[in-house]
Amino acid sequence: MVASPLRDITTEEAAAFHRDGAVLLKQVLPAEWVALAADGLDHAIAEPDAMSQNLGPLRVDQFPAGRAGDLRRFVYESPVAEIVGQVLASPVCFYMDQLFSKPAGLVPPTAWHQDTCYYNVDGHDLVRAWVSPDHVARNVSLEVVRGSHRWNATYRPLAGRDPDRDPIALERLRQAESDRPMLGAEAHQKWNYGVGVSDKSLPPIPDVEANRDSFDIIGWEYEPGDVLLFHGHILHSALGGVESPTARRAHASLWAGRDVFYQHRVGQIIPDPVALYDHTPQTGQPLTDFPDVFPILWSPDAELS
Ligand SMILES: O=C(O)CCC(=O)C(=O)O
Repeated sequence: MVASPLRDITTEEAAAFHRDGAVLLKQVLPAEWVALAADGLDHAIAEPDAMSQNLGPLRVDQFPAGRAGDLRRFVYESPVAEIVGQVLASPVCFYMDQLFSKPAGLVPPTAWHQDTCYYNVDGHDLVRAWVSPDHVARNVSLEVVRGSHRWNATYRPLAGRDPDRDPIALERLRQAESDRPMLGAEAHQKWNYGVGVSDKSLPPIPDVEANRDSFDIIGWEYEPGDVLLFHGHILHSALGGVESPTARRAHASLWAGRDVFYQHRVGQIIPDPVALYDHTPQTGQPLTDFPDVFPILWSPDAELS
């Protein structure tokens, strides 16, 4: 059972999400859940594991809820599941999470990218919930290209070994063509952004930053208690390059609604959730086929909520 948000999501907010691909939901998270997210982030930041990467001053962790108990509670018991479910009007399950930590000082930007291409998952009802216990000024906050979730394009991830230059990457790409996951459970101990393979059959992402005037970019100032939702397919980034007096800690979880299915990616970058290795998921299989790995956490059906 998940906790309730401070208020219901309005039809206008849900419509904005579906139209624009992103919406900032003002003051929906009760203070105790913001505090729990802050504790969870601090614990995970203090205890990096093999899936934590320092990319200069930016720290990104994969699956932090798998090791920080308070973040696990935040994912499985906070109102975030209901917030996503109300927007999708669908039962929702949790797919995976990440942590983004930027210390005070010169804030590094996060480059423009699309999330779905990093994961073995696809479908339309894919939603990212981005939460921070910190005030995030507009000039260090997230931005999206409005409507890009409907471009029907999967772009090449900004990571991975180049199969044109690297024989191991080429061999991995060949293996991947048989639709076997390239990485086993041990990937969670050996993982880094260079382990995956760059899939050059996918188009490179457009250079949004160099051509900002050509794109319809929207962004927000963020306050603790807000939840920023954005679509798994949308082009997004975070601004930086300015001094910030405070650190910016963020938890970003990926949620799946009804139509989401397993999609083995040739250039898989981020491994599957570790519990999925107990199964043999096939491309096209709905995530609901794996209820032990992806339990439904909230449903419009009152019995489950
Ligand atoms: O917090 C950030 O800087 C980036 C977040 C992001 O790219 C994501 O959640 O997918």
